[in-house]
Amino acid sequence: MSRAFRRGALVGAGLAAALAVGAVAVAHQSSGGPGGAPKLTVADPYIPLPATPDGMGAGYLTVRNSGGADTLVSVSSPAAGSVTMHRSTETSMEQVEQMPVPAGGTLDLARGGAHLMIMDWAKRPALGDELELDLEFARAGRVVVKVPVKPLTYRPGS
Ligand SMILES: [Cu+2]
Repeated sequence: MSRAFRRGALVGAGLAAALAVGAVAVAHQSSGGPGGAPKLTVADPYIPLPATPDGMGAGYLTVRNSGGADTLVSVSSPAAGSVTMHRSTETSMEQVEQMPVPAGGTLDLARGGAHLMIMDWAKRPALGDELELDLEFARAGRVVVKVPVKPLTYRPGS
């Protein structure tokens, strides 16, 4: 074995070790791990105009989490007497007490899936209104979202 070859092999081994350490650090940072602090942002919130003026409304939004796991435990609004969390089943829907927000994942509230049910409006919602929803998370605490009232047929991105 020549000296030059041996030195090359040693340098190579050192580089591989440095790369492995770097990969671990990056993976840790991106997921935060299940025990890490949640980092939540809310995207595309909207409330379709209720079909009848005093009628039940729905709320949709996406919670993005770039940190550790969290749980949505309640939702309230100064604009309504009652906000509950629902999930859709094959034939109907049912109320749930909490919704998980996975580590490094999203909680999607969307048509045909999980959603918020809003009742007892303080004032009849109108197109263009912005209503406040207060999302209470087990770990991140309260996140206040301003939610626009959209046409009944609205879909995000349309
Ligand atoms: Cu519902």
